[in-house]
Amino acid sequence: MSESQNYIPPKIWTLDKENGGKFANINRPTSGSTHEKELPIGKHPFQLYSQGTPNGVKVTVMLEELLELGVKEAEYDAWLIRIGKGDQFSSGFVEINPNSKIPSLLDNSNSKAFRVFESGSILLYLADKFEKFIPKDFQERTECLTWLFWQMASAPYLGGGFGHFYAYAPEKFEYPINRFSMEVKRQLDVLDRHLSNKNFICSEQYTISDIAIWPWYGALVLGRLYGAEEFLDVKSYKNILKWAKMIDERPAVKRGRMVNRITGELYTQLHERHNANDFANKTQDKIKS
Ligand SMILES: N[C@@H](CCC(=O)N[C@@H](CS)C(=O)NCC(=O)O)C(=O)O
Repeated sequence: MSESQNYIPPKIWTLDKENGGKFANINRPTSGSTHEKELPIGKHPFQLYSQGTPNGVKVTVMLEELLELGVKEAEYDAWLIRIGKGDQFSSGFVEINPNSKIPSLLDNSNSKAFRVFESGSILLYLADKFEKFIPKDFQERTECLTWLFWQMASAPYLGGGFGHFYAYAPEKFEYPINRFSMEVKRQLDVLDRHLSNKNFICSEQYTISDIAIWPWYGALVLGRLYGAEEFLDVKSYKNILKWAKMIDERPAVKRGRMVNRITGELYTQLHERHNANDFANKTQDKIKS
């Protein structure tokens, strides 16, 4: 019997810094800043503070989609917040996001700066502000928000649950892997059935619900998350796969995936984005050479 099976919770929980999990060094049971540091501010209307994780990619794809449509007011500076190094606990970051999680957005287009955090709220803010990627019809809009909220509520089981125990925990524990694999496969089945007779998640248009769901469930079926494609038999979700491949081809999605990305091939990593030309000139392969 392993040590974990003998575990009896103490009367009062205390932090065990040595738990060995991948993010043990940055996790704390308290909120607030750990160090004084202002956030940098660029010249564009939007300032994004993020990293290229699935939640971060939602926002960079949305901004690139708006720019692709010709919405110049959506120009943005994307600053890299290295969550593995604890940048999300700087005083400047905590000021705009007391929850210390990427992505966080600052809208400087009005006389008073306005901060938005939580990726779903950021998508909705940008969609409403520019009246793009969200249906106008009340019921269609509600259907779109239903799937946006579905994503926000479901992805923690995929990331914090399945992904954590399958890929990041210090040992492979059977109980949580079983529990979260079952839940993630159930979610995949929900999506696969939903997509059986449509091209997009809601209505006939590409909306913020596609933009929110794709970096998680799209990436999973495309074999890009947690090395779990065989384990979860992702190829069997044929409708999701078709939808994911179609979205993967969008130029704005290709660009959005590169912004604030710190893993993968160097030519796919654009650590900071301040200009449309940065995709051609400032990727890590060019900066390193
Ligand atoms: N519900 C939040 C979740 C954000 C989130 O979990 N961000 C992760 C990266 S994907 C993060 O910043 N982790 C750093 C930490 O937990 O300290 C959202 O959708 O914006």
